[in-house]
Amino acid sequence: MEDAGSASSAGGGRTKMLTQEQISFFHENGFVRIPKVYSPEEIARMSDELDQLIQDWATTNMGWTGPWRQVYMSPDVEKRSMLTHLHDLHFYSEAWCRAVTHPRMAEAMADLLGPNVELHHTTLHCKPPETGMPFPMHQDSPFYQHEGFGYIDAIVHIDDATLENGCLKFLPGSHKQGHLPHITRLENGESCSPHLPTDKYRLQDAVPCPAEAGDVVAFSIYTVHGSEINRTDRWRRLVRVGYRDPLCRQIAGQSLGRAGVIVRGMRPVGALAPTLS
Ligand SMILES: O=C(O)CCC(=O)C(=O)O
Repeated sequence: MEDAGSASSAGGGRTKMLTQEQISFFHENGFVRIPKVYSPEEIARMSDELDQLIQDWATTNMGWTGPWRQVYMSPDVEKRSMLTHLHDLHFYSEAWCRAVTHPRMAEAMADLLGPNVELHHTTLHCKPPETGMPFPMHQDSPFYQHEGFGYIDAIVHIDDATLENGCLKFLPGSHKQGHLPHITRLENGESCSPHLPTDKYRLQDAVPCPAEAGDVVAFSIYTVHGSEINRTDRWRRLVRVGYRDPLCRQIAGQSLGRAGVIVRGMRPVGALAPTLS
């Protein structure tokens, strides 16, 4: 795939960040890798501040719960498997505030969402070495359900992500179905992290999307995805940034009712009125 930086002219006088090929790939498959959104210097700064945030603010625990853990991990590994996570990094760090409002990121999102783009949330997922938690196949809509298709998650890669350290894997075209029911309860009625049945949606059937530090992988809130355990001796750090068309109304979940920063264009009259009133 071409570097996003080489994308060129656009209709309507705006220079697009993405090529038409990248935009079409996204609409067809539900995900796209956007190379080199951040420069090595920007990533170095984001990496340093991320390490500080991990020390000062992040939580490390077993991560997601559910019967899928026994499917993807041996009993011994399952006990030791961990995830380091933190929400809304841009509230804690200048480098991350700049990163989530970065013009190249905002332009790329506008190419996929339309002229107005609102930041919804950021979430760190850091897989520790050797047993960093795998993610079962799921959509992101159960975590912050919205109406319609105007919501994209953009994964900012701080480290190179490979099959070995647990890069994202996607089911191409799965976004077209919209929101799917997820398993959210165990047989005994206790709640667990939303995920799709592991016999129907298998991690091994999904297409890996390796990426380099500085790349962004964008995908629809409805694209079915997951990732495998980190088998390497190094951390795999990435940050998910959620963006939406301000007219895409949230129904439930993370940050419901919170207005986000407009990173491109303007908030149309009537969008999220209850939040701002
Ligand atoms: O961090 C990962 O490997 C998976 C991330 C993911 O599934 C998500 O952000 O929805």
